Amino acid sequence: MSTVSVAAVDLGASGGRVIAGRVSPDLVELHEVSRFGNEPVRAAGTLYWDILRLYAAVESGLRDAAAGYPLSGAGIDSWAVDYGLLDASGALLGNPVHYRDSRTDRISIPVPAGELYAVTGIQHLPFNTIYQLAAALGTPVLDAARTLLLIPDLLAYWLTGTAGAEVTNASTTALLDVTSRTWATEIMERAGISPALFPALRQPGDVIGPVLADGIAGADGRPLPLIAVGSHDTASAVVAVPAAGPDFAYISSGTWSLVGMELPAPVLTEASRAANFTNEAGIDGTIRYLRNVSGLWLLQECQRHWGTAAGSLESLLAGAAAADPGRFVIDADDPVFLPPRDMPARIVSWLAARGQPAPSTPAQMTRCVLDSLALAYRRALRDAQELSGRHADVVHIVGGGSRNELLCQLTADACGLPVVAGPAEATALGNVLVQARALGAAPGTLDGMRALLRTCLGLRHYMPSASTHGWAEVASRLR
Ligand code: ADP
Ligand code: LRH
Repeated sequence: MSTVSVAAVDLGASGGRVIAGRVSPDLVELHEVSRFGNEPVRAAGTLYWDILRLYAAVESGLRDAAAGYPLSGAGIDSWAVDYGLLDASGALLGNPVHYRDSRTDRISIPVPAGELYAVTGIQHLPFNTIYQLAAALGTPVLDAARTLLLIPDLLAYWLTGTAGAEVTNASTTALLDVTSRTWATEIMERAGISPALFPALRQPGDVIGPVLADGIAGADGRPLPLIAVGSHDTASAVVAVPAAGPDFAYISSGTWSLVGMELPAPVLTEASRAANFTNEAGIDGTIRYLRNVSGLWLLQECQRHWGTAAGSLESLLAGAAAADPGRFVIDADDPVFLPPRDMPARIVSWLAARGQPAPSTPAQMTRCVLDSLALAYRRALRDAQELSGRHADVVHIVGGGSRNELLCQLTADACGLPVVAGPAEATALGNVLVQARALGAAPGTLDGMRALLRTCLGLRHYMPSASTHGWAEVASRLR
């Protein structure tokens, strides 16, 4: 194995980055090339992603990466479920709609929930692709559509001219059979969705095609292959969970918190469905068995509402660390917190509706959010272990939220388990490693890639503290 350089494009709901990664048998290192915002736009009552602006930032980031590093590959991951529709000529029909748009609020499909879960293993989230398409049935745009491409596949199509559907992200549509990992065409037909919309599946590690955009070339001017990675950002993040053994749980902590375990096979029981656990397709045939917990979105939306007046994230977290613990807790998973809007007011009215006092300062509000997240993690990790019959003796927190020391400690306390925090750029690392493996420069197994990460990363460790016992009382307040 030699050393390779690759570029990872990682688009999260709160921002994107292009990162150059260098990988050899005993090294993996990242260099940030560019970072850009991801601001949705509301127009005529619909919330859209600004997809062309994102594409321009991706192209320009790749151009800079190609100028600065001898690239052997590039790969794209992004948030799940959202898509663009192409007409018969391959042109984009309208702007991709944001999963937090209200168009799916009261949408149902003619497939019983139990049957849908038994085939797809996907938890009910109102914005799953299947419901977005059900909401669009009969619209001129969907009628004119010939191809549906999830966001990373759409960007890959623009870069290479090749259409396809990467399987880890395809699983989040609730239109993929999780057992056979093929499109669930019968479910599509029963939901009135045309199977012809869905292109052939591709696997992480497949070469999609050479990048055709001007000025984006590989080492020595050779064509740059775009390589399929775990294009669902959470799939890439889980690759880079630096676990040493099989008995671990993880929290991929960013805009969302994805809380769960890695399993060899899906759990498709009625109890699992009722507990809203999902079985997303992971790398190398693994299952990402997890629950979507509303993550730092709650805090991001508070910050957006407060503006700069409330101070920096650092000062809010310092204030939260000094605030009374466990005084205000909300159910972070309540769907009322899903759409964008005045988050502090929604939290106050949630508590008021239950006769509970509400935070009155940004520091208290921040503490309320973090305590509530830790409580939701405790619940999700207990459920994951019970429903899967597997045991976790450590919780890995990866993603931007792993930088939040207070949240890491609260998680250790609430879950009563040691927490290992980092890497913050897990998604980019997973993206880079899967490309490097396809190029023969990284270990061939997940365990091998994780062992390599452990030798290169500085991880932080948190032990449950003496205050752990208080969490049972805090949890009892939410029942
Ligand atoms: P996304 O899901 O949008 O890709 P990220 O993984 O980039 O999200 O995580 C973003 C979140 O990470 C921010 O909302 C913020 O709460 C948290 N975060 C980032 N940097 C820090 C930091 N230095 N200290 C504490 N929290 C941080
Ligand atoms: C996290 C994420 C998550 C999905 C949500 C839509 O970025 O991909 O796994 O459920 O966005």
